[in-house]
Amino acid sequence: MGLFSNKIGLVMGVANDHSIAWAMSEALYAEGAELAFTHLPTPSGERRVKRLLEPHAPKLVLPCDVQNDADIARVFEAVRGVYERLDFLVHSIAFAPPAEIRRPYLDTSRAGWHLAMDISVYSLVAVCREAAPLMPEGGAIVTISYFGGEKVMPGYNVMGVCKAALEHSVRYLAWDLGRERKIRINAISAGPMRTLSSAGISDFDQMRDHAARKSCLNRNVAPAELGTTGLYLLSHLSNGVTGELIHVDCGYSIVGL
Ligand code: 0WD
Repeated sequence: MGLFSNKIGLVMGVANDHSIAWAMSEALYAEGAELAFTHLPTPSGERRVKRLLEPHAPKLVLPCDVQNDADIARVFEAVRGVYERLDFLVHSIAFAPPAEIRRPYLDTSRAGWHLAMDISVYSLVAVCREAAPLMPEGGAIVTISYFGGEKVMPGYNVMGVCKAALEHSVRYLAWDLGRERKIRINAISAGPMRTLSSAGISDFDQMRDHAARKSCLNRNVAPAELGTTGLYLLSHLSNGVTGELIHVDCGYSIVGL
């Protein structure tokens, strides 16, 4: 019996095998979870994700653009149709046009700001609202943030402001989802990982090298370490924990240097 035997989860945000959502999925599969997935509705996105998931033969792999309410509604209807309930949800989605991320925050365009906030922050609110009715006995939700939401990280710009909004959304959602529905929601603040989306951040490799040198453990985080923290936050092991931001960054964020 694994920690997640008989548990059903939806994972949103696997782009390829480097995705943080994939590290979590591998950890969840290893503990016996049943997983459904969404991917960006592009032919290349679908191909990549389906190839990756083939060995696990998930029952549901659905296209979903989180900017589109009808897409979101369709996903949760499909989950209801196949499983009738959800025990947990992984939200691992963010986007801003690379040109907007590279720009000083002062120069963010109105359209770029709205787009980044819509995909990276509002999407969490929208999917929580749809997931909640599928979690009548309670449930657990996790999203992924970055230290640039707490402190100024040069080069992270508009995405830093999105992460600040995401982290505070987690707190408000923890209240709204917790009082009656007993659904928990937490965020992981991940150290820098080489993924498709981090490729849009200028000087990312320098940020990674710096993070390793400054961290208490003198190294960067491994994807599997995000996976196991995901296991903790999505399982009964963290039943008393909600609205939290857990740093999985080898201690980078506690050092003042
Ligand atoms: O260093 C890093 N990579 C860190 C990432 C450090 C700390 C936090 N994070 C966060 C990201 O900001 C994001 O919230 O972790 C989350 C996952 O990011 P990731 O695993 O680094 O990136 P990636 O593998 O690219 O997955 C993000 C996915 C998208 O991938 P692509 O590259 O195809 O855009 O977010 C999804 C998409 O699958 N996504 C969307 N999904 C639905 N609708 C949308 C959308 N409109 N836009 C992006």
